[in-house]
Amino acid sequence: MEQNPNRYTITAALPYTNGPVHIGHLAGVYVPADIYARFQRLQNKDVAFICGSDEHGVPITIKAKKEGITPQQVVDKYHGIIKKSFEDFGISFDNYSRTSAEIHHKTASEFFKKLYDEGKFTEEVTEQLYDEEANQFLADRYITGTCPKCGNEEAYGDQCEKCGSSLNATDLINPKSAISGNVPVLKETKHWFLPLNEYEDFLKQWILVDHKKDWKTNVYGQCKSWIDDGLRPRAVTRDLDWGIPVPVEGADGKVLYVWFDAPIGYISSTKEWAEREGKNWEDYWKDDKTKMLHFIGKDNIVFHCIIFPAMLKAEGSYILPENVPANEFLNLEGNKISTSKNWAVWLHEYLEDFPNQQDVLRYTLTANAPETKDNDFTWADFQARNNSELVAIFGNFINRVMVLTDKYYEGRVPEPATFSEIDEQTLNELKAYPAVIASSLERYRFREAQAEMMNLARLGNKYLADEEPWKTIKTDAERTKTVMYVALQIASALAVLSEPFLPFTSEKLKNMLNVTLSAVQGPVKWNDVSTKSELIKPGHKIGKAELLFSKIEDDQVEAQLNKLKQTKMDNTKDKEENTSETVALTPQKETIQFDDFMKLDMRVGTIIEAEKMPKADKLLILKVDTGIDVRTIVSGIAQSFNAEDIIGKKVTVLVNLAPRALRGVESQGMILMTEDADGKLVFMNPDTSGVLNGATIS
Ligand code: B3M
Ligand code: ZN
Repeated sequence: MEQNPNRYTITAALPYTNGPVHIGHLAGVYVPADIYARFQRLQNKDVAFICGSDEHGVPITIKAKKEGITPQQVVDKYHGIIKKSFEDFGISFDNYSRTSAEIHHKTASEFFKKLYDEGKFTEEVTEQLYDEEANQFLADRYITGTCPKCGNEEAYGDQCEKCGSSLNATDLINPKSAISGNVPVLKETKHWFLPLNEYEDFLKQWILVDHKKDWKTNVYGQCKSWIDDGLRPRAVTRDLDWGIPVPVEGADGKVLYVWFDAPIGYISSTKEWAEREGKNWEDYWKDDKTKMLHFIGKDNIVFHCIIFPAMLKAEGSYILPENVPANEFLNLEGNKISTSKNWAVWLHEYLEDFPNQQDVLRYTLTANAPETKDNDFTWADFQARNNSELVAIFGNFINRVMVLTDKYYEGRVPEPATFSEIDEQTLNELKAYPAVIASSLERYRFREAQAEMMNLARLGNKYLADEEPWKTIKTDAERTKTVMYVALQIASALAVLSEPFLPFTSEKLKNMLNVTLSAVQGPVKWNDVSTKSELIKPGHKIGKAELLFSKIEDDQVEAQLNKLKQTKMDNTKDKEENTSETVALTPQKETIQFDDFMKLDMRVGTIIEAEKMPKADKLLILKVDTGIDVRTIVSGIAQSFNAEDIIGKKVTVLVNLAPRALRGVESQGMILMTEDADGKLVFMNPDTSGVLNGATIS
């Protein structure tokens, strides 16, 4: 049952402080969360909009190593930049904290300790991946390898970003240390696990039954597939030297898993805020009349829908989120946004090029929000949204209202005469907007909600175009007053209803209309637009006109596209330089004739069995399905691959090579290989999805 709560705890994912924030972050998480928080405040709800920097975890230590500075220096630097970007873009957090704060260390330690004391964890000594050169256990992002679920070769030790699976480092195929590139070894270590399997019944009921209808299908679908897969105990501690020390005896050198401490960051940030504001933080986390929402990106779904709720359930005194409206990803000009490839629009850079134009970006990102599928940001679309929507519709309407009121009535709202049918109809339509927009917002359909808000601007624009006060002013003074009165009501409604989407514009518009003051006896709220008989009274003096939006010119768009082009060129150059540095080139071999080449019969095949050749270091005995037959091939690749990891691999096979016996086993062909930049063997299996075994290579 949908409650109608008066108290909201709205959280937005805590960004990792290993880099600045870009448009993908804004579109996926922070703008929708901000729209929602502002909307609820306008409805007089008691809102705690909570965020902060996620300063632990491997992404931070990797960045520190790369830059040759300490993790603390990394987080100090980016915490400042990120916090400022959010402020600059009007993300109206009630509190923006950081997980290095003392209050957080204390809160997270106590949370762990309570579960520990109550026996909610299992303690296990297991074999974990270890880098012998770096003398370090490899957890989470310190390890990369092939995802066992989807085959993505760049999956991390805690997660595959391609298919969204949450992983344990030991699940990865061909694991590789992100520190040294070495193949890790297994080493025993003790850790504490949250037995997610024990929460399966609870999660099934809570997600698959209770929230089947109201959670977004992308979120529900991901959760269902994890639950269907079977939940396993998950380690909540790590062998690392950066993080919150595990607060129990015998845990030296161990810290809390970042995904254990980070969501608790929402709680500590709420505490910090409540202390400052003289509120009771528990109202926001423990009162079941409070509605809690987590705004996140799709790669965070498992942590917010499965692991954190299981933690809260284990603790026992907390409420659970009512909804987790996760978004998909935003691409940029057709390519995945990438921090390492610098393929992004950084918020601080945007503001250098488009000063004071935050709302244009907010508007475009919401209009294209990746709500149900990944979506693309293009500069051409950005320009079009600004020029033909914000400038031509919203800006144009407001400008006409301001200029005409000033010119005809010296800036005073005129007294209306009798309303025509059109006027009545327009005013009625106007009163319907708060409910229409609210209904979209309550279903987390931000694009739809914003489009409705623009329809109100369209209504105003059309009304003026149809009623033509600039003509009637010469013939019918009374009619003109009525039309301008109605237009001013629409402008005032826009000032209120645009606030969640375009906070800077709304603020400016309120100043222009001078409505923050006494015209409506105190600040206008969302529902006043429907319930008040008038939003702005006759005789009220409006302020000065300002420009709300200005045209974005072709050369500005061009400049942004050139910047991206340059990034692309830099990336290719880097790649080429890297390759020429590391590949020891072998001279070209003697020329052969076409017929010689045609003698080679090469096919696509799949490795279906693999085992080590007894007493041989280098050899694996493979069974390969070549499409023509299943045959045995002995291959000298045992030092690069584990037998069990390559089963199922697509490979290229030279099938008509004369058979030969290796250690007594007849090898009937050869698997084609190359070496990567580090000298590690790689199968010649360019993207062969969709290619069947037996297909010839020519
Ligand atoms: N820092 C992951 C991310 O930025 C992570 C979110 C934490 S929310 C508790 O994608
Ligand atoms: Zn995957």
